Amino acid sequence: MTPWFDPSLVFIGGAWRAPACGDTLPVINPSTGAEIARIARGTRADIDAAVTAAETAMAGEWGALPAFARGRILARLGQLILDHIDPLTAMEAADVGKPLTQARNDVIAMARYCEFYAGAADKLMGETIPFQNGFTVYTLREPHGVTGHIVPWNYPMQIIGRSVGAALAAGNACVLKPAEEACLTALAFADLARQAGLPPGALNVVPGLGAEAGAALTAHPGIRHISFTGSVATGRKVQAAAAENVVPVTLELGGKSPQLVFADADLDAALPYLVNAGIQNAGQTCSASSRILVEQSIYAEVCDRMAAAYRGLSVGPATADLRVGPLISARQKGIVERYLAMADPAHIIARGQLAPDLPEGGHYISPALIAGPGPDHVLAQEEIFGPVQIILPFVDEADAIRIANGTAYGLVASVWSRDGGRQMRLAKALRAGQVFLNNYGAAGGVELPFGGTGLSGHGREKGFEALYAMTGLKTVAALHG
Ligand code: TXE
Repeated sequence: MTPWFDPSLVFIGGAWRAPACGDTLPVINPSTGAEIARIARGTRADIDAAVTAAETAMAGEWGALPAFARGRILARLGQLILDHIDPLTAMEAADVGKPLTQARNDVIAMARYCEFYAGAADKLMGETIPFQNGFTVYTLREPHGVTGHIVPWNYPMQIIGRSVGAALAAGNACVLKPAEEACLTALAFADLARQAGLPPGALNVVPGLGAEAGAALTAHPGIRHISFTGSVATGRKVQAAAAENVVPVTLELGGKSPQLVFADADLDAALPYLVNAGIQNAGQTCSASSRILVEQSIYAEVCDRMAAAYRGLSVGPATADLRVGPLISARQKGIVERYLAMADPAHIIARGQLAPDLPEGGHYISPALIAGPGPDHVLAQEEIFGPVQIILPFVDEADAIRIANGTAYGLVASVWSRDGGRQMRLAKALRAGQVFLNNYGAAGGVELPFGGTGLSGHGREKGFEALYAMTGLKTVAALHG
């Protein structure tokens, strides 16, 4: 896996350059612990230059492009991403530790975001408003200007696609700060955007540490909107920085998302979703389903069937393409192990299998299925961000709703039941930004608005909602008699 570009550079104003401080950071392959490349350590000076380049783009060629022309560039970018599916898959697998099939799906998802927002760019319309006689009133949806994008390491391609894709379609110029743990595909995206004909400065990418490049980006007075996906703790800092400059912010901060399984559910259909939604990307997914709530009468059966599925899970390097890869870092592995140490060993009812001869430096952890702690236990309340699921029994619908809504989060929930009335009641009662009925995640759902409530954050990404969020609304009232 050797990138076709030099990953130790920052991308500003349509060109590659060395970071201002001259330093680089290591890129560690989570499957092996080996250093595979160096990335730039961007700092405030690079962020300043990136914002200036973006402002220049807004005032120049990029800002003057009609919406359909922005769409054409995004369409070309989507095709270029698909044309590079093999190198991008290998890069994401090496950088994030994703099993190859999951990495490949992320490449396809990034291309889908470009395609969706390519088609949407010239369909972002205002409205006319009936008003008093003698007036004509209409609204204009205008880009914010320069937008900041802070992306985590778990799904770099998908999150860049949904956030930068929407911002560019709406006519903004972007400054992207990818996570220090996983930057390679963000840099590849910049190079492909250049090849697709994106004018200089419309997209700038500055890798670096959160406390340096990230903090400088969120505090910069030239940034007119911030899109952040990451932890609650950093989300609070980002919102505080945005408050200083009084700019809007979209926060996507993860969750403790439940699946509710009622006794009338089609268990054969549910089972693959129950497990996969917890272990996909080794559980390092904002919308991971880390709580499985099961009606008392089928609780023992679901525990048994999920336990059998867990015992069949195999864990290994990304290139082995097993169901579960390594965690992103030794630090993340430590976080998950500390949570597992809080479980009563008798409550861990099944573990997955570590493949033989795992590379010594990799950050592997065998998935754990836990039944026994109550809904208020720390393991049932906090985001673990590893391949760990908790099964909880409930007695009836009201009890299920109480437990499901009983955390500080509210990102995603799903209901497994054949009862149509129950499906409708629960869709309303569950505290979540997305509710799935007899499925989970809708295969990523590029078109479907996504975001949370409570500690899961606020604002919506994906679909047209993201486009609206990337614009400011202007009302024009003409008095003409
Ligand atoms: O997140 P951070 P971390 C959760 C998950 C995980 C925990 C810690 O529970 O265990 O967060 O992960 C940038 N100003 N999620 O430490 O710090 C940073 O460089 C501006 C859930 O990796 O939030 C990176 O680009 N930016 C989540 C991004 O923020 C700053 C995905 C995320 O890092 C910054 C990831 C600062 N002061 C972790 N400090 C999800 N919602 O899916 C850091 N950053």
